[in-house]
Parts: sequence; structure tokens; C-alpha cells
Amino acid sequence: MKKTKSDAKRLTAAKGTERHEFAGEGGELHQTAGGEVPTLTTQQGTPIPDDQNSLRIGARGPTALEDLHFREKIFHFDHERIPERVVHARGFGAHGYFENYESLSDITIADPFQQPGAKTPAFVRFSTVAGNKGSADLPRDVRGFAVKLYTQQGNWDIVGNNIPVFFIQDAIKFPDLVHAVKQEPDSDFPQAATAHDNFWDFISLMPESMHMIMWTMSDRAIPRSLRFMEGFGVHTFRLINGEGKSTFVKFHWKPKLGMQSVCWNEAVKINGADPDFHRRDLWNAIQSGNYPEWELGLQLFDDKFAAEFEFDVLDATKLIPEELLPIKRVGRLVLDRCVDNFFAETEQVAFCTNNIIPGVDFSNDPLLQGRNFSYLDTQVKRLGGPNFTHIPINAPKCPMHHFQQDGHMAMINPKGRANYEPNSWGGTLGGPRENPKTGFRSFPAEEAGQKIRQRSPSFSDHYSQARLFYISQTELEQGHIADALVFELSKVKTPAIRLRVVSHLPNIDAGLADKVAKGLGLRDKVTATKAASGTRMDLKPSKALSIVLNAKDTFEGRKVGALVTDGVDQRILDSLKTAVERAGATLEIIAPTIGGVEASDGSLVAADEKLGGGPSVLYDAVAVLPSKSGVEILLKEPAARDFVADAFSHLKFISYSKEAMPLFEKVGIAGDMDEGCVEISGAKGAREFVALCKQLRLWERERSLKAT
Ligand code: HDE
Repeated sequence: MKKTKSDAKRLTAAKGTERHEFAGEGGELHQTAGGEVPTLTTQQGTPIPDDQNSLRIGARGPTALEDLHFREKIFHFDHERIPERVVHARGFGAHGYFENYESLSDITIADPFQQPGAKTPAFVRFSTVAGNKGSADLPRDVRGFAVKLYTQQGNWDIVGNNIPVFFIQDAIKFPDLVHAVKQEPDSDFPQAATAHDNFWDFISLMPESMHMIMWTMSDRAIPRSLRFMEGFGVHTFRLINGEGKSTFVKFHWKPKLGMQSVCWNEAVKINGADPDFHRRDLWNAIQSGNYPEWELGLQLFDDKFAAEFEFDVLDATKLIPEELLPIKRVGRLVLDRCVDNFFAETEQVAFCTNNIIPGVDFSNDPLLQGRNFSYLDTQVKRLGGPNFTHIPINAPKCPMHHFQQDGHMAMINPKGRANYEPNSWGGTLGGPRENPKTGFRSFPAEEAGQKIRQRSPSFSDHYSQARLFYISQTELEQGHIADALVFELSKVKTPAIRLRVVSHLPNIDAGLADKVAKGLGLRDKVTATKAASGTRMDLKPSKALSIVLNAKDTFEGRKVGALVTDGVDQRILDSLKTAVERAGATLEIIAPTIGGVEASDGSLVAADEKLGGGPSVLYDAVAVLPSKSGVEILLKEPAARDFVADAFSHLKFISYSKEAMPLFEKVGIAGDMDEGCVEISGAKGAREFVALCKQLRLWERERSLKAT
């Protein structure tokens, strides 16, 4: 139908901004520049008259090759992707700072630790390891915890994980490990999951991985939030003071709000309900001013300790228990700013373990030594050339001067003629020179030995610390490790692989081996794998390794979901909101429609989620507050029944109005309701409920929920 000229010209105002719009000859919408709205241009700055139509020979004719705008736009689009990271592809970053508590100048000359109160800008990227860039946030996996400190002596990257040990001892096995864990090469599945034959085949043949396996099968691998997990530098590093004295160090990040994980069944459901669960949580916390915070802890030790410690401090499959070597807390890391652009910052950030500064040095850990090659190398591939330090997120924030030049995308280019040294141009014309006083010097460790390929015999104890981790867990956490192994190995199709994995377990704990064998319905006899070194039975449990034993008595930063209907008791809802917010947590409303509900006093309660869009797995605790007539609607809604049933089986604290009882009856838990289920009718009940929520889960309930 032909449009008239007056139809075609329109002027709209939205949110106080004038929008100039008109419809083209084909009815397509054109929005034009004017007022505050800038003119669209090509990358060369040429103004563009029409972004809806390519240049054609006649309205129905072929497209002209000379259409510079079309060509540039499509060309750039075609090149939008850069290779995703081979590992740690899915990540989320934020800016912040490290604040130093006290001068550590007796231990190190490292810039961030010199002045009390000194702040060093930081960028942190959290990640999963196995999944591709578009995978979900909550697979069972290790989390990357990579920190870039922009110090006055250059960038210092502590590229760590949320688990203090690693699968392998020598970097030469890393490609094998990663090939085994990622999707199988023929089928390209499973995505972001270790539950498949190749992974467990490899693991079953690598006894050194057993300690790490205990961690990845534990709840540490399914954190509730990036904010509630610990971080570790993993390797032993050195700190060097002004006299050149070296102190060994292990780095720890301790979350201010304590640790917390989700249940496995919950993780599976969260991945469907909100694959961005972790990034959304971090984003929302920072945007709302609840800045996530960690303390940096150091485990400091000397050569004597290293020599006497029962394991080799160069072996990244071992940790040093905190009880044996306490952690000195030296500062805090605060994340207070989200990125402006995900690609520019989170995707392009290039962490390199080789980025260290004066006062810090490497140890001979063969994993670390290998990483020092890998990270620099991978950035060239990912970011397209040697000038990735010119990208703002990677550029140091301290002065830098060197003679490196040219290459792809050179952005920071020196002026003048001197691009070599020594030269005789003198003064500033001659450019920078080495500085024997302040320059980075490697610790002059004595090194001698034959050039050989040999694993140190001091690395041969593969099970003792796996056992240490296991016996340091509460019974309940031990149960989760067994359950995770049973789940994962049940996805393994080859019985011989299942048996081979289980055969390692008697070397860790006989009870664990029995539980897993039983859970798998194994008919073969389990004979313990021959160990290179016998398991030490004398190691004392380390309380610091358990999440449950280290729970902080706080509900801060957590989220309560309230399921409401029309007629919800406004008084109860208000008291709940007040109590939740006083505890530093947030309350979200889930209603039958996103339009919200009308409360008992006639006021409108806005909804954050529609029933089904806000399942209880997304919340730390829930409230079920229907009216008498409202509950009749909920009874017919599978999503409402799941909301309640899941909250109960995920051990959550549940508050409810008496009108909600028919819903509990319908899902069959009315008779099982325990001290974690609290009827509330006013402010007192709401306060008591929120006080209970500080326990985060009613762990005892788990016993009554399981058949075995
Ligand atoms: Fe990494 N690792 N890694 N890794 N790693 C990478 O670097 C590598 C290891 C870790 O958010 C890659 O930029 C080797 C241990 C984190 O950008 C790559 C070995 C630990 C991140 C690489 C290891 C880590 C990476 C891929 C065996 C904990 C994400 C993309 C010696 C201490 C950083 C990239 C970010 C990323 C190599 C083992 C942590 C390929 C060869 C142990 C947190 O260079």
C-alpha cells in the first residue's frame, strides 16, 4: 500500500528525548540525527545518510560494490570474533583496588606492600575452565580467580584458581588434561562437564590428580556466587626484600562474606533457569554498591620450613595446611566498578603469570615454569599480535619506556630517532636505559644438576593430601564428594574406566571407596591401585578446608524470594522486607504475572519475576505468602509446586503464611516440615526467620531426605 508523505514523516518524544523518525518508501523505520543525537559515520568518519538500505541500482536492482558503508559494516562484523581462550573461556571481570594494611618492607620490596593504606588499582576476572565462552555459569568445575594489579613497578598478575592445588605436576601434561576434559573431539560433547569417558579415563591413569579430584568433586566446584569463594595463587612464589633475602609465599584470597556453595541438583537447575547466575550476581552486587571484598593472605616460609615440610613445596598438587602455617592477612581486594565494555575489558584482558614485579619471584614449580611460557604465547594468538599491552585494560598505569616497536596495531609509538641502545644521542633524546638499582632482578638461587627428564621422587605421594582433604570435611560434605563421584562415573560408559577410578579411592579412604562402589552398583571387586608412596594415615584434619566448618554467621549479600499472590498480607511482606534488608540481603517478589499483585491493603506490589521465571533455586531462602484464594491458584501451577518442593529439598529456610499450608500438603512435605520451616505472621516471626537464614542451609534436613 502506498504511504502518504504525511504518514511517512513522524516525530516522537520518548523519555524526554526527542526522537526524529520517519518511514521510508518500503515502510522501514529511519531514525535520524539531530539535537543531541550525533550523526552516524563510517569508521573513517564519513557521515552516513541511510543505515537501512544498501546502495542499489534501482530499488529492486543489484547491490553496488562501491557501497563503502555497506562493505565496511559487513567487513567489520565478519571480524568481530577473536579466538576464545582455550581454557577459562567463560569469564566475568570487574575493576577495583587492593588496599594494603601494613608495610611489609622487611619481607618484600613489592610496590603494593610498602605503605599502610596504599591502594593499587586492580582488575579481576573469574572464570570456569572447561566450558566454551557461551556455556553456563554453574557446571561442576574449578573457577579461575585472576587478579591484575596495576602497580607503580609494572603489572603484577596473580593468575589463580578457587582451589589451592592442581590436577597435574608438570606443565607438559596440560594439553592432555585439557583435551581430556573438554568436549570429546568426535562428538563435540559434553559441554562444560567432566562427566564423560575421556576425562575419567585420563584421571584414572594420573594418580597425581587425586587430591584435585577430591576438591572438584566437593562443593567448592559449585559455588553459590563468585563473591563467596576463596582464591589461591596455587604455586609457591618468592618475596624478596631490599637486602635480597627471599621468603617463600603462597597467596590466598579470603572472601569477606564467607564461603557458600549450592547443592548439585540446584546447580543443574540454575544452569537452566539462569545460565548467567554468577555474572548477574556479581554485576548486581557491584551496581548496587555492595562491593565484593576479599582479604589477601600470605603463607610465608623459609628454606628450613620447605625442607622439613612433609611434601615438596614445588609440587602444585599439594597445599600447606593453615593450621601448620598460619595465614597472615595483609590487605583487602575490593571490586567496585563493572566494566564499561565486556569485550574491551573482560575479553581482551591478558593475564600472564610471567608478569611479576621487583620484590616477587618464581619458584621452580614445574607447572609455574611452564605457565610462564604459555600465557604470553596464548595472548599473541588471541589478541592478534605483540602489541596487546597497548590495549587499555592491559596497559600498565606506571611510566614505561622501551625500544620495542611496530607490529600489528601499534598504538603507543615513540617519538624521535633513538630506537636502540647503547646510543650516543644523550639525555632524553637517547631514550631509556637499564637501572641497576631499581630494575627487576631474579633471585640468584643456586641451580645445578644434570639435564634430565625426571619427576622428582619428592612428588610421588599422590594420596596423602587427597585423604587429608577428605577427612577434613564434615560427614555431610564427605557425602557430597561420594555423590559427585557416583554421578560423574555413572555418566562414564566404559565399565573398566569406572572401576579404574574407584580403585584409587581405597588409597584415600576405605569408606569413600565403599560408598562410591555401592552407589555405582559395582559388581567387580575393588582392589586398591598400587601407590608409588603409601598414604600417610597420621595427617591431622585441617578445619580450614571445610566450607561448612568455616561458615560465617551472616546473611549479608544473600537473596530471599517471596512467592505472593493477590491478597498477600501487606504487613507480613513489609516486615519480611525490613528484616531481610536489615541483614544486608535483598528480597525479590515472585508473582503469578509480572504485573505484580494487589496486597491485602489494596496497594500494588511490583513483581521482580513471574512464577516459573523465578524458581526457588535462584534464592538463598524463600517465603511463601499467598492469600487464601491465591493459594488455590498456586495449587494448580506446577511452577509453584516446584518452588516449594525444590526449596525444601535444597535444604533452604522457608517462611510461610498459614494460608500456604495447602501447597505444602499438595507437594507432600507438610508432614516433614522441620525447624527450617517457619510460619510468620508479623515482624517478630520475620526477624526470627532471617536470623535462621544466617545458617544458609538446614544441613540436618539432608539426612531425612535421602534413602541412604
Ligand atoms: Fe592456566 N591458562 N594454565 N592455570 N589459567 C590460561 O591463558 C596454562 C593453570 C588460569 O581470566 C590460558 O589467557 C598451562 C593453573 C586462569 O584470562 C593458557 C597450565 C592455574 C586462567 C593457560 C595452566 C591456572 C588461565 C588460556 C599448566 C591456577 C584465565 C587463556 C601448567 C593457578 C585467566 C589465557 C583469564 C588461562 C595455560 C595451569 C589458572 C592457555 C600451560 C595451575 C585463572 O595460557
